Amino acid sequence: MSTFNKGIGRVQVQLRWDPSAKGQVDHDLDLVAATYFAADPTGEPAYLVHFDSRSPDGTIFLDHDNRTGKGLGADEIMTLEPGRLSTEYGRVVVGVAIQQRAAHITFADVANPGAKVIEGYTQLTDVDFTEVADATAATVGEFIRNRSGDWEFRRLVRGFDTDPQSFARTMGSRPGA
Ligand SMILES: [Ca+2]
Repeated sequence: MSTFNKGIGRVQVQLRWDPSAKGQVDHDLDLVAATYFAADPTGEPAYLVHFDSRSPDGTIFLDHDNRTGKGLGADEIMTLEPGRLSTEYGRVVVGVAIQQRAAHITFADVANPGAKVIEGYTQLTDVDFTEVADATAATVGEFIRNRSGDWEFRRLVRGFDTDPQSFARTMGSRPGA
């Protein structure tokens, strides 16, 4: 599986998980994207895309918010077209946050979580979150505009132990910063 792809066009991030056991609290996972200015690619996000926040230029689109994991196939799908982003933007980080409403819920608590990044018929990466099992949120990958202006995708699995709001603010920060 390639972890580094150049010349990215239209990409889908497909998030899936299974519903929690009967009588247990529902698990609500959310896809999150953060777009960064080319001048400050690990700084403050220029804007966020999640169930409650749309991309101002329509280049990143979330199909719907699934709150339980019920349903066949992908439970939430985000579509990204980095090539249509204004040149002031240079990086997009995509991740998954687990809502922490009722309890501290990690990926280890969730049944069969997974996120695939797909371009056409090509799978760019498939993350099952076992390497960040103790995290409550994690990045999946990043899209970066290179010097020639093309967008590249890189798998980037980094766990966070925080709530979805602060994850969205810090998911693209430099490790250790
Ligand atoms: Ca959700």
